[in-house]
Amino acid sequence: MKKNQNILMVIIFGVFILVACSPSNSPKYSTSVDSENGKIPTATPGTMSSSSGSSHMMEPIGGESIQKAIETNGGQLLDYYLDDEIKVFELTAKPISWPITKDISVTAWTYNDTVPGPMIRVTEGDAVRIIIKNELPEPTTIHWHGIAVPNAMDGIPNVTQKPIQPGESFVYEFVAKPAGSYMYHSHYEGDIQVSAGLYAPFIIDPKEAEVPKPDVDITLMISEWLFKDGKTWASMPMAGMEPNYFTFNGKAFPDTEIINVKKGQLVRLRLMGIGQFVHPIHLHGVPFKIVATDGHPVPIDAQLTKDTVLVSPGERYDIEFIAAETGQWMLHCHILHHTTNDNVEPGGLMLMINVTD
Ligand SMILES: [Cu+2]
Repeated sequence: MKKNQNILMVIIFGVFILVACSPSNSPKYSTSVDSENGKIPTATPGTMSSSSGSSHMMEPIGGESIQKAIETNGGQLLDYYLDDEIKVFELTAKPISWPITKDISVTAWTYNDTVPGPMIRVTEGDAVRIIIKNELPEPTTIHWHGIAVPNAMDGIPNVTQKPIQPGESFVYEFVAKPAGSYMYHSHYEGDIQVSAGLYAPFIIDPKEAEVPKPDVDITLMISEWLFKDGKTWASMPMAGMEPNYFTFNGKAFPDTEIINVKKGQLVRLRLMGIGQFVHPIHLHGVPFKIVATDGHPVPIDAQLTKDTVLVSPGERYDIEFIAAETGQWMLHCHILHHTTNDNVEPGGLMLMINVTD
């Protein structure tokens, strides 16, 4: 009996070693290797868009004749024109060479040539029309993350609309509601396209003026990049695809923006998680209150006082604080590897709040 048990143990151990030693980049799901070029397709959770079924090729972020970015600050306010009462915004999705630091430019897929794309900012109840032209080498769609749009405007490929093919345009139209901090982003092969930069802030201001109104109101979109050997890859929580750069509004420290504040001013930061990793964002100097979660106001009695808030993918936290003391106060991610650039500190998710008299 003992001998049989020992033989069984040896067999189990042998199977374990075989499994453990198999190549770590083997897909964990049923798929096939493209025999023509030997590349391994990857499954894309939540994507119902690929013409070949449920897989797409894992290749560097690319495109033809990619230009250098002219505007190097992302998330800037987007102008509109009026068609009767409708505010009309125009977007073009296209690849661009985007500087995340002075020395490192990634190949990004952008709305209107910046990362993040331009901020759409309207008032609750406004009728908006967004015309998107696709100049990417792949199809795309836009999802209005958190906004109460009609189903046909929700941007889900092959469910609520056909994918927008390269060279085609699509028109989204809805009434902007409710008030709050939202985002728009690609919903076509999102693990690649959003990681490549197809995201932007969408702010809906309340009809009634806010009291007190913040003196400084800054939106910070948090994401990650994988840049190696001069190529950009969509970073994701998958072996070999982990990011080596981390950005606030498309910039890694020391090239993140400096937030200038006068002592005593009320500061609102709208933190938005748009990448595929979590980030505990920590403020030095003073605690803050969480005044809105995912765009929705938190009643005053329920507002937590914190100095660190975990921002997960898809979440938004509006935090507010009074800049009580002068100085250079740091805001940074407290997963400390995320404050490096390609493993070198300081970098990544750090920025300075410069409080002066
Ligand atoms: Cu982080």
